[in-house]
Amino acid sequence: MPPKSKPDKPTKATPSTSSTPGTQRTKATDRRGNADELHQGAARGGPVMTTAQGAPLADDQNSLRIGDRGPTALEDFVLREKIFHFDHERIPERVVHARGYGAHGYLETLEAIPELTRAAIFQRRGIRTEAFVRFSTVAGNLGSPDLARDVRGFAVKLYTPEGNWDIVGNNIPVFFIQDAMKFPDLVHSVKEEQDRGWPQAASAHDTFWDFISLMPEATHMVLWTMSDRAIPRSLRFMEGFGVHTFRFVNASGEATFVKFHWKPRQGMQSVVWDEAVKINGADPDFHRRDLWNAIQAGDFPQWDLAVQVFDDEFADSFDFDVLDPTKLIPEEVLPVRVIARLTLDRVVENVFAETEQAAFCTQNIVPGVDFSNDPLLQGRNFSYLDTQLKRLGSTNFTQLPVNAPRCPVAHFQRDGHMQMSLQSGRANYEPNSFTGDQRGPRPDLDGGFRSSQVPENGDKRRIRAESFADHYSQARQFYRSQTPVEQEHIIGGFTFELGKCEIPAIRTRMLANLRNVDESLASAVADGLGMPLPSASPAAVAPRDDLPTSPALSMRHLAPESFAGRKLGVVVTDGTDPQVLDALTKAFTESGATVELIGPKAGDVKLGRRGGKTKVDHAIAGAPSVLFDAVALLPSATGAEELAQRAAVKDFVSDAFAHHKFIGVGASADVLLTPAGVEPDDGVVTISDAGDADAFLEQCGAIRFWERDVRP
Ligand code: HDE
Repeated sequence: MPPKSKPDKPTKATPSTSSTPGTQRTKATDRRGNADELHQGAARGGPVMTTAQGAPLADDQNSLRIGDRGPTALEDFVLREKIFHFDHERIPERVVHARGYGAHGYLETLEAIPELTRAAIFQRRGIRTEAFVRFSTVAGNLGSPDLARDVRGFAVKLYTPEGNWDIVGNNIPVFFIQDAMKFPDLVHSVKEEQDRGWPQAASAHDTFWDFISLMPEATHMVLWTMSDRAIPRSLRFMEGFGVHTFRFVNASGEATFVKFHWKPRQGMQSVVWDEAVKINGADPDFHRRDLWNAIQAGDFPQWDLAVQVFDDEFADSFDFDVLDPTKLIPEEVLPVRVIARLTLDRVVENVFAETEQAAFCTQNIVPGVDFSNDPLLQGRNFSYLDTQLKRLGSTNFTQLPVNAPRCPVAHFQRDGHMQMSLQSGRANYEPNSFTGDQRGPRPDLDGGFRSSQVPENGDKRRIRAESFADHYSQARQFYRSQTPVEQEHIIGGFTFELGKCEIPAIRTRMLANLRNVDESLASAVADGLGMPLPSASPAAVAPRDDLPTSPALSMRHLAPESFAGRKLGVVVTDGTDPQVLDALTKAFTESGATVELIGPKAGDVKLGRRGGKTKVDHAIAGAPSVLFDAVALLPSATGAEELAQRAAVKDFVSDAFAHHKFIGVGASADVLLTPAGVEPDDGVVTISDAGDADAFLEQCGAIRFWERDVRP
């Protein structure tokens, strides 16, 4: 027998009896167990929920049913519209750089450079230009972890008074390939393999190294990606580069070459590989959380925009080609000149609307900036519009708030999907003979954008210039410019990645290429792989052995000057000495660092010496030391005994030690060291009383104690 349906009874909205302030709930007596208890009515004067067409809703819990247990009515436009929109929420993720995070800010001009460029924003010191920046990894999909070993995208959109200027760069100054023709192959090789669907966000697999080992031009770049540059501690702690050579053009039409650099004022800092792997598990959103937290706390990250400017004669003085994106000009040869400062001071309000819909395009330049003939840049200029159409679905993506220029826009481009602009007037073409409002815009014959006049000639051919043929000299220069610790990490990177390749011939081929870079590097990697060294691969141009080392290529040249902007994790228990904790917290926070407390459990600890209750930020099981830049262990004697029994605590301490972190050791914390394999050294610092806090802070300023001899 069908169940008897109960007659519909309208729910009466009554003043709130719930604990949610300002909301109305149905009276307890009205509830019948049929989801009425879920209803939250609009607060008096508060926003009323509507359909997308604006019709106010009375029920957002239940679809329209025929009887209590009957079918859903076709006329339920409320349900249909809600599900329809949900079904279409996703747009294609970026084919590369899918995983990213953005923030708003501004660029402040520090030096007027009218002699170099007529760009409006560089005509006067002090001009502020609104900016949006999106950082990204390259290979991983939208949901991949932040700490993948990968290049980081560093894309900057400057909303200038003469249109949007996008510098769509990376945190590494060179690239894998020389010609746009190879980009799809490069990307296919690094993405998850097509027959199995893994690995995600990792270059440590056969297809990537197969491709790279067959493309000697990629060698310089992989030296960088195997270095610590590819595992930054924070997006705030990395350099950015425009990579290609561009042009500046002044008001007289005179052009110079220019390369763009972003120098982090926070100093550069990376993690070690084992730390990256563990951060990915402990907090896959580590980078985005860090950026968000810093900006929300008012610790606004800043980068200096610096340029290397040079002319044709200078370009011709090199035996490499300045149009070759696998090459750089060492800063010692051509120093960078700081012209502006970028500050990120506002997080996005809505990640999808802003970060996801941000459409960067290399071809977005402004009067005073122009392209060079770098074949990779030329290829990119074709690509970015296409990708925006695919992702955002309409040629009108330029009208989305994050993409819309902040200056007036006027043209005769018309219609298209999702046209938001009411393009008024009669004429939608030119020339036309209308006048006034009906006439529409016309080009500014004197002030508008003009391409820099460059003579070009030559045969039409598919060709790679001979000047692009030296694939190893700068790779060698990069490797030899690293500190021993950095070199060790590069060796570790290659050994790990090639060790993940299952096809021995790929490893052999890569080792043969590495011999052209540096014999000691090749032998150390071969040794790590347990393989004999093959003969060196033939090089198109013999690598130079006389290039001077360039200290600017080492991350040490922009090492942080203090612990400011970094995070100290302090382990506390019931009975922790409040004076020592206070002194430590005060010293670190006053210096611009963050301090987070880690307890045996979530909740509170009761400090000793009548210190009262203190809330901890984390339970130790969920806060491994990889999340902190330095740690301090301040348990009470009883607390330490309890902690010493726990595996999470042992890992916490041994990882901090293995990752070369400074470890502050309170009066009762010694018992935590031996089980964790810690052999006290100068990076393990005693904090016996409050007076030791400043000295510990001072030592933490070095960020890592690299002298510690620990092997992965
Ligand atoms: Fe990109 N690249 N790229 N790229 N790229 C994209 O555009 C492409 C290259 C870079 O945060 C795509 O909107 C080609 C070099 C960044 O939204 C796509 C070639 C450099 C971002 C595209 C390159 C970059 C992208 C994918 C070789 C460093 C993220 C989604 C000719 C200088 C921007 C999108 C953001 C994104 C194509 C090479 C940097 C498909 C064809 C070299 C930072 O258009």
